[in-house]
Amino acid sequence: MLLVGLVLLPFFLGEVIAGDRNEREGFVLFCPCMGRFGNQVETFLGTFQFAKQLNRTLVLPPFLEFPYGQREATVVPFDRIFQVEPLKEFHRVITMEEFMSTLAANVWPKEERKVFCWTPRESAYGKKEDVSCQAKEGNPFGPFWDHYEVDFADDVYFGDLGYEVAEPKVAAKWLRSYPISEFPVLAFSSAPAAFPIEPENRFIQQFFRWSEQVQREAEEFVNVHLKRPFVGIHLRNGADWTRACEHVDPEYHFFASAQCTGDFFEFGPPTKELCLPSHSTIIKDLKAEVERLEAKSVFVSSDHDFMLSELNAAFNKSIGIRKMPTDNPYVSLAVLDLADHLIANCMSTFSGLAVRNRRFSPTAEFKSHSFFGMPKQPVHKAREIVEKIAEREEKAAKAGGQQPPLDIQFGFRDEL
Ligand code: GFB
Repeated sequence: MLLVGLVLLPFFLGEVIAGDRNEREGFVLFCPCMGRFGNQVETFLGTFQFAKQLNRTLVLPPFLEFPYGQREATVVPFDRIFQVEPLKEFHRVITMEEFMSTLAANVWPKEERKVFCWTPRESAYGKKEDVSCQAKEGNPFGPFWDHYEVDFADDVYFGDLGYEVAEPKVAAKWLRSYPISEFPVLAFSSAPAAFPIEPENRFIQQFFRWSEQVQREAEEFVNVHLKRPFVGIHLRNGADWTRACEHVDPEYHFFASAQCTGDFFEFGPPTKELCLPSHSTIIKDLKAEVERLEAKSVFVSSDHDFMLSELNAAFNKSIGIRKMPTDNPYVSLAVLDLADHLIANCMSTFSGLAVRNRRFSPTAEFKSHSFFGMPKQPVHKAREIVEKIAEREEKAAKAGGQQPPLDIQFGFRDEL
């Protein structure tokens, strides 16, 4: 009898622990289905805040890659790119792989799997189909959930509530409408977060540290190929970006543009030159930084044209101009973190990630950065803008973070 009890004990304990987790925690799960890495990370930070405000554990989905020539997105497990442990300083997390293999059967039985989306929509296959979340329709939606063998039994539309749960009234509505006891898992067809990222959530970047492998590869590359001081530059100039930049409008933010124009355009309007700087601007801005730092080398990260021959010609081979031999976006970003100075693309969210890593990480050794094509102009000091900035600071403080002083970016210490 005793023996049977001892044999069964771990199973009962397992039940109790899983049951306990179920009741106490609640989970948020989502598909980072919009855009590529930089876009995905921005909505990731917002979703992390969403989960924290609702006091639910965030299930860390993998990132989605879109390999050239492949019809379907592929998944890259979260912990291959970032470490999991440091995230726990901000809030509870579990990887999707661990959640699916250890908890899902208990807290998210197949027949109870509901998917949350803003509002029902028509199917791409025509009006004959019912309107619904269409959560698995198309790429990357289908491949993402299929990878974990997830199907949904029902849809939930949450558009009336919105997802600004930093507002206590909105959070209270979520808690009332979807209590953890009835909805242990909130699974979203795409991130319940704003894009571009809300200013008050930028600081969450500090909890995202590169995986040991990414960090090691970046450090090895720097040690072998780059002499310090070195300037890191991001040249975003592929065909998709060139086309996108046609749509820049000086009155609206465009992808990550707020990082250089300021949230309230206090540093100037978005321009096409900031989106796709000309070769002469790139060379002029780079020369100025190389001179200022007395840099000995330059690291070029790009999705398309690395401008190696033009840059070598511009510097007359006086300094080393280097790129990585293989195209790994994560290692490239980690190398940019290690640069003595970074010149970023104002509007690319890929650049935005590198900038946030420098601005917000309390441990970052290298902080200085600038943007290609950004004229140094006086800060717009209209009273209305100063008030808006104060409001943003207040929101950020409530969200648990703080914007570092703006002068870090542009050296306008005395202006505000
Ligand atoms: O990261 P991301 O969302 O930034 O998408 P944007 C750009 C992708 O291009 C990256 C590759 O995730 C990388 O796969 N890429 C860009 C790079 N720059 C580099 C680089 O320096 N090195 C390497 N190795 N890869 C948005 C898209 O891009 O552009 C939107 O997310 C849309 O969906 C828009 O397509 C036009 O914000 O720059």
